[in-house]
Amino acid sequence: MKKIHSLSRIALDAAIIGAGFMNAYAADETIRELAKERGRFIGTILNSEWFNDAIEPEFEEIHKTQFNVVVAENEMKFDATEPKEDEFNFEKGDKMVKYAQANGLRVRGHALAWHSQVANWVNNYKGQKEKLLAVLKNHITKVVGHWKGQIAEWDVVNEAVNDDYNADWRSTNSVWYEGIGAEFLDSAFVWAHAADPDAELCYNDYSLEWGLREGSKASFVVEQVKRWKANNIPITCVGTQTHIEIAHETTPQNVRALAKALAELNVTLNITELDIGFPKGSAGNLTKADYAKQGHLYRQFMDVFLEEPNMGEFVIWGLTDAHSWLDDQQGKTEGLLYDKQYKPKPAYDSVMASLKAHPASEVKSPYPDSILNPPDSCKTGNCGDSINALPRFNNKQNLSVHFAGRTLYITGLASKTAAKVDIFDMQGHLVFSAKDVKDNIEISSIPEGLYVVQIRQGVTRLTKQIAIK
Ligand code: 9MR
Repeated sequence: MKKIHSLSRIALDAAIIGAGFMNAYAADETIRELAKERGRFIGTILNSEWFNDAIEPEFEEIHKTQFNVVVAENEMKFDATEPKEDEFNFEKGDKMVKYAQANGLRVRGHALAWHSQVANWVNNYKGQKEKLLAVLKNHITKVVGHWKGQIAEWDVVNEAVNDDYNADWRSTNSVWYEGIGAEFLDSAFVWAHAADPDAELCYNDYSLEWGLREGSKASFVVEQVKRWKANNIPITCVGTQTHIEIAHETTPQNVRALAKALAELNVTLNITELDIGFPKGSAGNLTKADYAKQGHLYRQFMDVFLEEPNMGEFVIWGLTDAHSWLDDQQGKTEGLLYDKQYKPKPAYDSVMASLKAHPASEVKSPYPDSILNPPDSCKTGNCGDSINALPRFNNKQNLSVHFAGRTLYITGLASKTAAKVDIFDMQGHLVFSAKDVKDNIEISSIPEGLYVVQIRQGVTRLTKQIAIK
């Protein structure tokens, strides 16, 4: 690995010098290598330009040398993967997964249930709850199933909280919420888990970096995570997008507080879309001090990231200022680690400095060795399930449950001992509970609808979504 890395480094130096830039990093050290030694992932997106073969040659060389986790900017979203009903297009996503496997990169899947970038045809079913549930289930099952064992982590639900000062679910302009209600979130996690039981499953949102306080988005999300965990909804991580500006000085410490709150719940916090932009009008007038300030903020985020043991991924929403949504869509600019000529900025030095200031021996990793050091077969695209082997959910394969009429049948229970059956509605309220169940039980007291059934027998448990008709 070290040798391959050195060769890439030389190639990279040559590319940069060839393009006429000075490279401050002749040393054989990359932020990827330092993050890896610390059991962490540092990453960025593959821009849509990369998927369309319309990006500068140095992009890929820097990308695979400096980062070890990757996300598709747009190509795994609903409109890209299911442009027509039940007709899936995995071509671009496959291209990325292949690239990631060839270069030892972890893959984040982004995003399954989101109100934005939904294919137009879904709007034909506006307000039709059962149909929308079926559409979302089919989408999640087929997309997650297609990349089972190859995508380490999914943003299962993206941006489902509104922008009010008194945070609540986003109730307008969301085909999912308006048609289904908040239970679409719970269902999405259950379906994603069923399609790939080893994948990490995240709730991802912006403005979480504004801190924990009454009515804030971050506090609302923590409350939901508590509810999900209590009800065995299989969430393992939260993503804080963290699109910020240079003036947002308190945000790193807010992210630290959020990480600590989630650690209590045994949930990982990932920084998923970091950029630290300047106002667009300042382009061309930025001083050394401005870039140093940006670097300082990047460093503070990296410090927090390395110091909080339940943080795993540090992902920046873009590699070079030459390709960034900030300029096109945000009235901001120059928020990334590399400038428009692919020259590393002071922000890059700061990230590197933070990594060096946190020796590997002192940084804890939230990941088991099977994830940090996947077997060689992964490099040829044959990871199987081992790359993601997460011990957190241990649904017993041979335990299963089904309904016939109003009778719930359980198969695969160890003989002699009885099981406990709990049934929750999609908001997590316990609606039925019975102890000492042998292999079937009559459930007549619950109205029709979708529920989550949990069967427990000693340490064996099964959590499954069911429809009672
Ligand atoms: O970077 C993405 C840009 O190319 C798209 O036009 C935009 C459309 O919604 O989505 C951008 O990515 C977003 C991400 O998927 C979710 N969080 C906000 C990101 C920036 O808008």
